Amino acid sequence: DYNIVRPKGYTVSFHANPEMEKHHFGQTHPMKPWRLTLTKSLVFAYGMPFAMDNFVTRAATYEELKSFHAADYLDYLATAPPEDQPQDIDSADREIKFNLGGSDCPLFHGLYDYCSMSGGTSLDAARKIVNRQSDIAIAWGGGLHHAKRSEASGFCYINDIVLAILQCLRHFPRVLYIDIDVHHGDGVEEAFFSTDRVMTCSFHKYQPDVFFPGTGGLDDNGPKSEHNPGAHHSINVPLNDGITDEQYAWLFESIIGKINQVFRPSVIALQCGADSLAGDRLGRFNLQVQGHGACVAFCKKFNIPMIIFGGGGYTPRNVARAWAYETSIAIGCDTKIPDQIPAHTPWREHFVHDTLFPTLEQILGEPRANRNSAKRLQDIVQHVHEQLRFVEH
Ligand code: V1S
Ligand code: CA
Ligand code: ZN
Repeated sequence: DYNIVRPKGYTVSFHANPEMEKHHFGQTHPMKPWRLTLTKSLVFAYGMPFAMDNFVTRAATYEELKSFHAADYLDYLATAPPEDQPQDIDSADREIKFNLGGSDCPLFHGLYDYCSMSGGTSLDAARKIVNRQSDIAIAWGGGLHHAKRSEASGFCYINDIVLAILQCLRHFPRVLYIDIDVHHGDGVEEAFFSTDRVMTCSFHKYQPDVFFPGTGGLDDNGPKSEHNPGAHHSINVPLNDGITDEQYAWLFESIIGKINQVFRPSVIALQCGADSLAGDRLGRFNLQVQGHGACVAFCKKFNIPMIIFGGGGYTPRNVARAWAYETSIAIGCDTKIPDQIPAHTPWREHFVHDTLFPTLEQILGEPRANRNSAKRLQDIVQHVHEQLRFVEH
């Protein structure tokens, strides 16, 4: 029988705001905040809230958002008229300047509320970590890694991860940021380019001019000026289509294991974008729920305080599967979790197969060709290990 109990000796906190989930980017837009509702429906159906401290998060304040973002950008974000309303010439200029209002970052109704709630979710999670009230804090509504100080990018307007890491840096010496979203975590990387207190490591599909955002090559390790302490503190793992669970786990463990040894982080911030799963509407990898979750399990073994963020993920049923499974890993009940999705799960009809771990064949029909050779992956690990020789803590 599946009986969820509280983990002994440590606390997992779960941070979410149901108001955030009601927002819409637009009919054809791939980002569906509702996937967070579907995720919670699985987390609840499996009984996981019994084993966690559960919090309804608040919206981040303007002052909190200003710890990273520019005031003129925030002011425009707060007052910009939604797209279906008449605009003056002035606002058209600002939209170009701030990259707002295109098809990637539309101005939808309640945008500022949505952004400040995502920021508040990740800040609440960070506060539980710095106050030592939580060992693993989960913020599936965060993870919006592309947002810049004064610019929206790739469905991201407010960089909740940067806000949370800044909060951690007030209390801890070093933060390791890990990003398993299929896209490069460029906004977080750039925000900490000039400090050696944050190391960033993103795994992503890399194909400049073809795949968004086009940055994050193997040699991009932070500005290499002599006086920049942040040099060598950006690690990038560029990948091709179709990578498998086995290859990904080997890469992840070789690279993150080594980073943990040399950088010795006091906190781990893990972005778990679920668009790296097989069958994602925008992604190109062949990862299964098990392989995605193995990254969370590996990080948990270090026994370092950890914040877990969401991120991308555009096939909602698979996003919900991965994030529910990863919640169970945080609690430590993953080995007992039944594959069969509970009969009483709300919206159960959305899970085309009734299982938490559908096979690749069930997800894809025809699997995507794997364009990652063993040799290339070995070269990547070697390059990263050489890069880490410059890092001493
Ligand atoms: N890939 C992709 C993709 N698809 C879209 C898109 C599709 C339909 C719409 F109605 C609106 C947008 N945009 C993109 C990418 C942005 C991906 C962002 C990923 C975010 C994250 O998962 O990492 C974190 C939450 N944008 C582009 O490729 C840019 C364009 C270059 C091509 C697409 N058009 C729509 C905009 C310009
Ligand atoms: Ca990534
Ligand atoms: Zn993504």
